[in-house]
Amino acid sequence: MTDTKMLASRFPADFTFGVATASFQIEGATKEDGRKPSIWDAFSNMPGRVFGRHNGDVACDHYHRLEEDLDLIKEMGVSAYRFSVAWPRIIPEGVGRVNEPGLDFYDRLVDGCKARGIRTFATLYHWDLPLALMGDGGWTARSTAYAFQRYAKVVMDRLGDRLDAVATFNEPWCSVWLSHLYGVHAPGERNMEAALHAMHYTNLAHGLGVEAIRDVSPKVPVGLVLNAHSVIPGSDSERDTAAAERAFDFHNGAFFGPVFKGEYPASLLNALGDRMPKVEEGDLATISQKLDWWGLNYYTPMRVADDATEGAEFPATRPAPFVGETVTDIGWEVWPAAMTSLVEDLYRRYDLPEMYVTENGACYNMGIGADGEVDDQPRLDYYADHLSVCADLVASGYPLRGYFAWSLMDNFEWAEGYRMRFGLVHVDYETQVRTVKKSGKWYRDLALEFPRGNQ
Ligand code: IFM
Repeated sequence: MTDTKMLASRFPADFTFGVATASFQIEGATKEDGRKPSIWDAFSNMPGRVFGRHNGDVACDHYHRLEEDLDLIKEMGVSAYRFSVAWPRIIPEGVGRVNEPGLDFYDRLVDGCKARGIRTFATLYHWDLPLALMGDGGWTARSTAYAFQRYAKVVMDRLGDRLDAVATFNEPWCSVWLSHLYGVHAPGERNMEAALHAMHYTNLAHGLGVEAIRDVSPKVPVGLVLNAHSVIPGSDSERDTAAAERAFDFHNGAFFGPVFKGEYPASLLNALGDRMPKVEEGDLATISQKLDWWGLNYYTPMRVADDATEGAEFPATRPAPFVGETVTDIGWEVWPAAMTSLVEDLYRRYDLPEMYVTENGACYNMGIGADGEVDDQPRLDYYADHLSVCADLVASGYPLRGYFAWSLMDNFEWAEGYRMRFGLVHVDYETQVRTVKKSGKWYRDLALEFPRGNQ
């Protein structure tokens, strides 16, 4: 359904429409105003890690173009902006000295949003760990969880009076498994023990962060953003069905379990428990404090089959073929129905609070045409189809309160560098000119319908 008025009529009048970004992906200015390197600065400068050896030095130059980018967000018609705070700007060495100019930047950002009537959804950790913390082991060290707690306190002390919502982490799956087991993201580790340590200490940091946030800013709704995987067995066979259940426990249960149930999945403990760090008394209680909301980042399903190889490591699965005919430019299958079944499944398994879709969007790399326009119809279709799923979820009674498009603008797509584009707004990285794409204009028309009844 691409008719924006019809689509809008299927959402509650006060539904939130927003756009999302993350600090390292857009800010640039990595050496300015006291910021020190993050693990992504180091990783992107190592040969062979990031496509084209692209890095975040300039990115979208957002740090220097803050006011014009906030105007752009306003022009997009949305009522909320989801951004992340860069830990290495605030506490450049991870522990120790607080860097006031770093806090000033986010002060200006938050005030700029408020002045434009845009609500602020901050994420404290979207992967830019201060590099200095690697000296202690980064996320494989328990001390990093306490360093995060202090950082959370410092940020809330300064911004908490003006934030509309805060999330501790963005997609722990990526900063744990993708970064410490699969070696694709910084710090590029490929080791199950390291990954299991990162898993528990990230979960602990989340819980400690919740404590700090509530201490300082009890009124700010606290949440956690998870890229939950919609795990689908490649066939109806018993083996593939069991494989999918193991994959669920590994990819989702490792985070949803401790946070929403106060326990790690039994299958994960049985298979890998002896390689985990010590779960100290009180850890699970800290991790499982009730949240005000949670965020779902959804893009594509995860189809799995049983990996019968002798000695295959838990969860012992391999990828199963795509079923959907459409694949985005980054190679991800388009399958909106998996978003429905995922939300249903998660609310069945866990006692979840209200939710936002904190990221959803598609990678298509078309550029500016001769007419000066970016015709990205496939992205527009992707948004329309997934928003239709969201409207159905609301109609079925799921407490879905808002939706954030990923992303406001093209940006540094991690290991893919700048070659993969997710923006509603095209960025010319030579000139930094921003051009609203066809999908961006469509999204603006939709967002401008809200809040409905007020116009
Ligand atoms: O760009 C990322 C974002 O940082 C986290 N979620 C997925 C997006 C697309 O890969």
